[in-house]
Amino acid sequence: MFDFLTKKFSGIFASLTGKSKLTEQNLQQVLGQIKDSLLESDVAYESVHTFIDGVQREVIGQKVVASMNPSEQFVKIVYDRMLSFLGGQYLQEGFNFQIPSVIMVMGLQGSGKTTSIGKLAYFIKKQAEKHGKTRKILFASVDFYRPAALEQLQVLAGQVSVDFYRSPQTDPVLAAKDILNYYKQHGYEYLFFDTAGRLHIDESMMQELQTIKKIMQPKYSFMVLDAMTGQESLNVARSFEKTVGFDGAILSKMDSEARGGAAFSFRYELKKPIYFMGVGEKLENLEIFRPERVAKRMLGMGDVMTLMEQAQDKIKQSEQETIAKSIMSGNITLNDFAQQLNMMSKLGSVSSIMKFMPGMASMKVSAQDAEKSDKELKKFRAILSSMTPKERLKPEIINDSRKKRIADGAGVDISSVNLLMQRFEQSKQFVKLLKKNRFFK
Ligand SMILES: Nc1nc2c(ncn2[C@@H]2O[C@H](COP(=O)(O)OP(=O)(O)OP(=O)(O)O)[C@@H](O)[C@H]2O)c(=O)[nH]1
Ligand SMILES: [Mg+2]
Repeated sequence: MFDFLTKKFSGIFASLTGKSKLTEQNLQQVLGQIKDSLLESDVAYESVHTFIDGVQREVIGQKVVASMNPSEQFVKIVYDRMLSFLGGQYLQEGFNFQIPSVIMVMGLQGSGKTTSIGKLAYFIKKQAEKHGKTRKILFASVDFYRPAALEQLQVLAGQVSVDFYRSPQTDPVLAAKDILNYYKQHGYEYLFFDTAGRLHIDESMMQELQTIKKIMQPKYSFMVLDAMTGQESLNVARSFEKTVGFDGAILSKMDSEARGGAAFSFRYELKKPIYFMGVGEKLENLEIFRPERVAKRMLGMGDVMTLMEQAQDKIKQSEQETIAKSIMSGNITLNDFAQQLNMMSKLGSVSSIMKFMPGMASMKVSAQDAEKSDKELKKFRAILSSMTPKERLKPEIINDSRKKRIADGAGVDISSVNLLMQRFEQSKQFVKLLKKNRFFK
């Protein structure tokens, strides 16, 4: 999603490593590069200037901290600035929707309103399930403009297993009143309220939204912005804010080729938070927008936290603890390696994992490479399962005759077994590296 920026930043910072001093000259050069990459990724000109000025002022005003070399310090300054730009430290660990609440979405046509409703409800249901709870959720819409809009929401309600209500009213304002009554009378905990989009900002839509919002009194009103719209989305957000008003944004389609510029400027320009981002068409493709993670991702510092969060949902706690323990001890066996591989296959493809790894963003991983790695993974798992428990605990006992037996058992060549042993060694090195990485505890 921020691939473009991340690649650029990784390159810029890589050019700084090893330099013991930041001179006025290379500082100007690096600031120039940062400015160019921000502009290229569609960040508004004004925001870029404010950002660069801030970094520059801070660099000049800073005394060198003894424990950090100047380039590390520079990266830190850029990171801190970016963090405050994106909205500062995220305090809440989760996002809890109060009960009861009406949640309303608004935005231009096709921005992702209806899809976001499905994702948010799915998010709430999953969160509740973790605590052994269920939620009574209702979907309803006043989108009478686009044919099949109601059916779309109804299908979505079926997928998430929540209720759907179709008002007999066809005037949006009357329907809104009717929906609100229905929601209250039936004791729902959440009402997700979908509205109609238009191709462009138009006066009658704004007025209608204003009236409807007054009726619904939503506890949460989200402006859904399509990340692919780029800078124009800021203008759209401004006009919605002026007339209708909203609490914060959901940025949709962050998985697209969009260059992330809108995310960068939104908070600064609108002084409102981005709460969520959509990262795909599926129900589970919604992430809480956490400025610190986004900043790290943009700077190519990886996003181990997001990866861990995804992992938590997919991997048993005990499995994780074992791996964490062996990582901490720096002493991993082939058992751990096997678990790591299992974990990876649960998480997704190699290329999707790479994006989250610190420093990996600047490495070019082609689709072919990733596919090759995925095939390799499958082979490795077969090989590991053909080993005895003792071999996995003490890999050093694996001699040539054992290798032959293992290879036969897994239906592969000995060369694949050798490759696995090589990868295992590399993985041990990588674990050491992770431990040393000062950005992550
Ligand atoms: N890749 C990707 N596609 C998305 C995302 N969110 C929405 N979409 C797609 O964008 C298209 C439009 O989404 P909708 O949810 O129907 O948009 P809408 O704002 O309700 O549109 P209208 O009701 O016509 O105004 C659909 O094809 C969605 O699958 C996202 O985060 N990533
Ligand atoms: Mg819709």
